Amino acid sequence: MVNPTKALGLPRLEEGLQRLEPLLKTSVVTGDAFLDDVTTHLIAAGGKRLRPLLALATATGGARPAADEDLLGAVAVELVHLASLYHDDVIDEAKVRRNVESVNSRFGNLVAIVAGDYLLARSAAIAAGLGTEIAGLLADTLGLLCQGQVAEVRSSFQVTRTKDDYFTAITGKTAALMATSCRIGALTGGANRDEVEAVTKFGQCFGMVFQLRDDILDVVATDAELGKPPGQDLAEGIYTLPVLLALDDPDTGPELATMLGQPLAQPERDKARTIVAASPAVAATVEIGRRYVAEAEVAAASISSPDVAAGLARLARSLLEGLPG
Ligand code: GRG
Repeated sequence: MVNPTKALGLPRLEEGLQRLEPLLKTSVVTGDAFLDDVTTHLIAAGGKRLRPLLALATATGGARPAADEDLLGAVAVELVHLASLYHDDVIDEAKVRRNVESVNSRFGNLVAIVAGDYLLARSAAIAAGLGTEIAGLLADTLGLLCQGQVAEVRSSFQVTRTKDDYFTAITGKTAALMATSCRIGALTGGANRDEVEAVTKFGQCFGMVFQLRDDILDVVATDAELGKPPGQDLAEGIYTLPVLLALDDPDTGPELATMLGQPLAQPERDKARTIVAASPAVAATVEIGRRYVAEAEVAAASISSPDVAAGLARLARSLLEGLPG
């Protein structure tokens, strides 16, 4: 994926992002030096700031400076994302996140969970200041994230996991917050209702492609490309679309089915990953991603600003660039 700000190609977005950074940090500062180390740990580590970018792009079109409300909306969505990363890394016992030691590894599970809750509390307070519609929207989105995550965990190690179950899980755990990031931007930017619906639809489709890409990369990418070891999903028994399609394939399915369904030692995990990576399942997943890109393009096309429409469509297309198939 190319640099998302470049892909969007909208003037003043870079400037908006630069103004976002100090606001993001101060929004989680508590005055307690230890807690501040924990709450700012992943903010300082970087990240793509994709959700704030979506919010700023849909709020301002990159054509005017971001107003305080636009920036606060962008902070609120990134804080929910950050909280989900804190909690997710506890669930996954992750060691690395954003190329630095993960919060759970550095500070322990209890601190990571409670600090994640603290980030959510800050997001909720900021959203409340933006009005009941945005506060309610973010709360509902948080509920969807939890539902998506539970759907995923419930089907772990199940070789019979259905594709429907996979799509339900990624709709909740990833696409919901992308959709909400776009929607909050449109709301703080004062867009009309049609525009609000169009950008929400775009964000939802974008989020689906984003997670499909993530799941393909977990199968085909290298350590260096990912900034963390690949094959994490297989290790945790999370059978994503490429794996489910490879299980359906008469050439690869039978062998894979005998391996999966249980925790795997590293050599078996690498073998399973190689089988999926070499199968037609990867190109088939990319093809499904293309359908969501096409839907995202249709949604973007009904946005009134041609620059925003073109920028968002470019960003969606960039997700599948360089992938096999
Ligand atoms: C407490 C908010 C909260 C949720 C509880 C743990 C959980 C339920 C949900 C997990 C949601 C999750 C981590 C989904 C994965 C989303 C995803 C693709 C993350 C990676 O996003 P990037 O690539 O990350 O945008 P950066 O680091 O660039 O911001």
